[in-house]
Amino acid sequence: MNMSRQFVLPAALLALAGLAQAQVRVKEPWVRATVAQQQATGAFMQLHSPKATRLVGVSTPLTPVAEVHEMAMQGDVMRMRQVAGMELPAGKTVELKPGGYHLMLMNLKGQVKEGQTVPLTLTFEGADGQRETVQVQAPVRALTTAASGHGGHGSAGGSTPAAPAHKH
Ligand SMILES: [Cu+2]
Repeated sequence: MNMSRQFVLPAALLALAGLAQAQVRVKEPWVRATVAQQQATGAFMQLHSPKATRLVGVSTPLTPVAEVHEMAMQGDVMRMRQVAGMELPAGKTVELKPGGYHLMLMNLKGQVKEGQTVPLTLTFEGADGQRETVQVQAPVRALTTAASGHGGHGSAGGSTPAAPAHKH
């Protein structure tokens, strides 16, 4: 009698997997834990899309202010800025990581602690203008290297024209 039941779940999972194939795949998402009073942090992951698309936005219940950012060397200074979108070439894995592209979560109301899981909704826009969203559950990981990476947000770019983009 239980036999039939046992097959229901795998079938449902297969159906879900089939749907997901048409979508962007997200691997190893994580959010950097914060220390008390820290108001911004980054979310990182690997993205893979079967067809060319662009990551154009992110939202999370943690904060109303979440943006796609790029970090890059300008001369000998590391700066970050908001970007309108991050390209995902077809069939290629693109990594969001400390020191590169990341999702910036700002205006945090509370500390983000290791062991928590942060729901993220990623919005992608294809070449045809069609939008799709992907839900991600990102575990929070403790600070590791480069604690200064996001700590200087908003103050690091003091002298550049890009700095005003970070005011909120
Ligand atoms: Cu940033």
